[in-house]
Amino acid sequence: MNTTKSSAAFAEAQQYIPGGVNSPVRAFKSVGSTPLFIKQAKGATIVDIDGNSYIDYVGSWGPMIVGHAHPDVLSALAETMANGTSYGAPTLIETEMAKLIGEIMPNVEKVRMVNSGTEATMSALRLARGYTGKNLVVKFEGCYHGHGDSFLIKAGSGALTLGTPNSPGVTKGTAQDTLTAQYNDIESVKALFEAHGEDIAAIILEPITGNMGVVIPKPEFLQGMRELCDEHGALLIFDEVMTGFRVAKGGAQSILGIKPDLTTLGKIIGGGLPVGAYGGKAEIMDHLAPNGPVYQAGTLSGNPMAMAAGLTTLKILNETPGFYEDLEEKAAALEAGMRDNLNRLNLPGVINRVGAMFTSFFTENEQVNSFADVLTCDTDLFAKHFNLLLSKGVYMAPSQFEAGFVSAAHTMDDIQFTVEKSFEALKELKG
Ligand code: KE4
Repeated sequence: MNTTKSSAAFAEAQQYIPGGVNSPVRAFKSVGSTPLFIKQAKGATIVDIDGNSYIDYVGSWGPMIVGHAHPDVLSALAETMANGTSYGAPTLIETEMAKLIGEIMPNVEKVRMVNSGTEATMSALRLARGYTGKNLVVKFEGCYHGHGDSFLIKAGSGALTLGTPNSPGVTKGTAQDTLTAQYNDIESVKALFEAHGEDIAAIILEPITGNMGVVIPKPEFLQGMRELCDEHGALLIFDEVMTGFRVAKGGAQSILGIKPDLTTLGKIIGGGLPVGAYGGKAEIMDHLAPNGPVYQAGTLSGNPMAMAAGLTTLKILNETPGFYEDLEEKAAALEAGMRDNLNRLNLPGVINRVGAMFTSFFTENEQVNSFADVLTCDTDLFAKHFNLLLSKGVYMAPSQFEAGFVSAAHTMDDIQFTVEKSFEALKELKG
């Protein structure tokens, strides 16, 4: 692949933007190569500024579940913008969006729109603290909930990749209110409740993680979290920014059978425009201004453009017959092909997948069920595979500690091509 224009663009961007990117993971630091500058995307394909096409499994880190530049999304945006882009006043489409989210996720009785997943989790935590009158929050090593100060305490995702688990700029005062436990380890959480139980406002977790790669909760783990919260008067917050409408129509909570008190959302509900949301029991949500004392606000929250893109996306996934069955078939074929590659080449590796969200772990481990398991991965080998695959026209997430995404626009031919190119790459790596 000739990527000279991207290299030049990256050099220039670094003169004006920190690291040349507006979000760290895009800089390809953990795969040791130069990021591609994207010119356009359609369906499951993205095209860089050198004119190279790639099958895209990043999908803007999750939002593009119906595929890039979906005609219905584009026409909804065109129609909306003809009437203006933002009013800073209530609109009918915001109520329609809130109703549809509640229809698909019944635990979300009321919902507040914000502009990013970070804003959603920050606000949900403030609401939990305001509602319970307690101060502490429990999060899990390897889970990422956006860049809010309270969460950059041994965060996963970018911070994990960049090796700065406690980001400078987060004060000791803030850090002391965040307790960190181990995912899938109930005892580690019980210990925190034993030590601080009466002052813990909430547990927040990714019900199926994506930000240390895909790690699947043991059945008893989430049940244990629910029981600990009920026992100690804390709220259970499911951060479904990534898993919402992704792992199943109703998100992780619809397949794991555990009811959170609050749910945070993002990505897919924006359809590629900036949207986050948090919601849950009306009795809790009504503590938010202007009804209640917990303050949260936003100039562009629920703006018509973002609602149009998000609502159209939700309607497509909600109303298209067999939407998730089709996703499952393609994602399962991808997983099977990747497993077959490893077996044929007699190579170690673990593939974790739930619905259309997956991670291939380059590890000798038999399983990856915890943050400690994730840390056994050979990130150099991951990087080599990533770059080889990219040169063959397949764009995977540029970090071992991320998830890949299959969209409705991927075809079985795309999946087959991906499996074949990954086999070639692994064969070259094996020597
Ligand atoms: P945003 O503020 O990036 O919209 O959402 C933060 C967030 C919250 N919760 C979960 C479970 C998330 O996965 C995210 C964001 N995910 C990353 C990908 N791991 C976004 C990509 C990026 O940081 O550029």
